[in-house]
This record gives sequence, C-alpha cells and structure tokens, in this order.
Amino acid sequence: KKYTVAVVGATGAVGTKMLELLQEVNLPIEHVKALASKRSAGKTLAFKDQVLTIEELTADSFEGVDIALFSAGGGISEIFAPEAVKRGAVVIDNTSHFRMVPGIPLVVPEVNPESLKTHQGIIANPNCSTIQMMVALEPLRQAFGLDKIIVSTYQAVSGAGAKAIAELENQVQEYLDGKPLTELTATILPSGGDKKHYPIAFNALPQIDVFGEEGYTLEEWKMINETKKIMGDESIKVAATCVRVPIVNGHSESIYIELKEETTVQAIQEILAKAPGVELVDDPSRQRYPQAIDSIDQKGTFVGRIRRDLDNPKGFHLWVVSDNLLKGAALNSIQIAEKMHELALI
Ligand code: A2P
Ligand code: 11C
Repeated sequence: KKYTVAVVGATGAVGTKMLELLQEVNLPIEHVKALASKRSAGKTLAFKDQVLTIEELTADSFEGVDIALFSAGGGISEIFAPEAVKRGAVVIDNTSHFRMVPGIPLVVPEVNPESLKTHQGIIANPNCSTIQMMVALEPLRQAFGLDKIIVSTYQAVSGAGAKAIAELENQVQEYLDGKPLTELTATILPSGGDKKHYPIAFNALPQIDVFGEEGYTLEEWKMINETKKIMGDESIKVAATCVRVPIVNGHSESIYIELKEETTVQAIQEILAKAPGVELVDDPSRQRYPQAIDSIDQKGTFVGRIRRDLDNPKGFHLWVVSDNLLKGAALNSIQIAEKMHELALI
C-alpha cells in the first residue's frame, strides 16, 4: 500500500520543511497534497519532478488521505483534525491544540514510541523547545534517573512563523537605515496574540507566547507539562524561562539537571555520544561547542558544554541546540509517520 499524504499549512515555515523532507522520506508515498488558505490556493510548488498545486483547505480535502501533517495553527487543527480522522486519515499535529489531551499520544520517537500504539487517529507533535530537550535528557534519565530540570532558552524567530522571520529582517534593515532601536516596527513578536509588540532586532525578549498562571508564559508551561507527559513521570521537577533572540533559525538551551545518582561528565559524554538523535560537540580544549548557525538544516540535536555543578554532586549543566523547524517540528512529525509505518499503525 502506498500512502496519500496531506500537508496542512504547506506554505508556512514548518509546512515548507515538511514538503522538503517528504521528498526523501522512508515511506511509500503515492501522492502529496499541499493544503493552505484560500490566499494560496492555485499557486504551485515544486515537489521532486512534479508540480503541486496548492489547494484550499476544506473538510473534503481529506478524502483518500492516509496521513495528514498539520502545521497551520491550533485553531485550524481544532476544526479540521477531527474531519481528517473521520475520513480515515491519521493526523500528526504540530500545534499545541491536542498535546495535553489525555489519551492523545505526545511523541518524540527516540523517547516514547510505544505510546503511538494506543492512538485513536490524532498524534501530537511536541513543542520545538521541548523536543530537543527530551532527545538530550532521556538517555540520562534512563541511566541515572532525573529529579529536576531548570532550562533557559534562546529561541529563534522562525518558531513564531514565516511572518516573524520577515519582522526581524525588516527591523534589521530599518536599523541600518538609521531608525532608533526602540522605534523599529513591531507587529507580531513577542506574541501575535498579545496586546503589546516589541522589537526583536538587537534585543532579547523574555516572553514567548502569552502569560499564564504563576507568571510563567504558555511556552514555559509547554516545556513543563509536555516534559512530564513525554517522559511519563509527573514527579520530574521542571522550571523554564523562554527567551526570544534575534536568530532566524536554531533554538539553543542552557539546561541544568539534577540526576537521582551521582555520576561524572565523562560518563554523561559517553552515553550522549551513543544516544539516538544526539550529536555530541563538546571539546573546550579546541573551542568546540554547539552553535545555532551550525544546526541549520541538520537533523541532530547538538549537545556540549557539559559541566558538573560545583555545589551539587548530582547536578550538571548542558548546552543543547537544534534546528527548531526540523527536529523541533517537521522532522519529528515525519519521524512519527515513519515509526507508525514501521509499527503497522497507519
Ligand atoms: P497561507 O500561506 O495560505 O496563509 P506560518 O506558521 O509560517 O505562519 O504558516 C502558517 C500556515 O498556515 C501557512 O501555510 C498558511 O497558509 C496556513 N494557514 C493559515 N490560515 C489558514 C486557513 N484559514 N486555512 C488553511 N491554512 C491556513
Ligand atoms: C516558538 N516554540 O518557538 C514556539 C513555536 O506550541 O507549537 C511552537 C508553538 C507550538 O515560538
């Protein structure tokens, strides 16, 4: 059997990457449908040696579709994911809409592929900043137990979509043209859904998404709640501070962990060097460490700067970098599809 695959949000920052990855994926594909809004309908896209015509998303778009990859915002997933399932598709949803719904698998294939087995049509793809943290920390949790995580992120603007990339680029140009930094035109960041907007060019914004309970933003709550669900352990203590930085692509994270057992930097390096999806880049003597610019278009999660905490013998510090549009989004979704094919779940 060969699959028909639909990409919902095919013109977006993540959808574009999904279409790129589908050209080289390890899945038998018969046909790909590119779906977006009315604004894009009729435009064309190159796919392998074919030309795909973008279609307007409607419920009937999913007739005959086996796998539907959604990345057009939570509101679109809320309405159309159930329509796709009704028509027999398996939905892999890159938005936050279904992630915390009990019974809906929230999957990083390196961490919890077995949770796919109980799916009822919709599988949730975690938040980008959560995914790369899970890839780096699950092997350590397996080996030493994991008690606590404190993470600070340095997140690229592409996480907020194609319009946020344009906003950063325009602000850089305005600055070069002589506009004062505080007067650069800001209409999207830090959050399209919030009232005030601030420049991201030459700035660091300690707000991603809107504010929620206890003064944490929703992006911070995602890292907290999704970690517990993916690792299947409600007792892991997590605190997050999420910051947007003027980088187009590649999320970086400074992570402090407290393990359940004492260990050494060398033992952690040995485990991560062999861990699936991890690329260890950790050699201070040669000034080697992960950098956002080296993560672009790469599939790995890069880990370095591994140090012991000077006060807590179970505490360690790491620097974790990945392409947020790939492992953080499109690639993880495609890997979920590959894993489901391998497990005969589609
Ligand atoms: P379009 O380009 O036609 O607006 P990003 O995350 O980069 O902002 O991209 C959002 C994606 O979601 C785009 O592909 C966009 O398509 C799509 N999208 C936005 N609104 C709708 C809608 N009402 N119906 C279908 N697709 C939508
Ligand atoms: C960002 N992590 O970098 C966000 C984007 O829950 O899928 C992803 C939002 C989500 O802005």
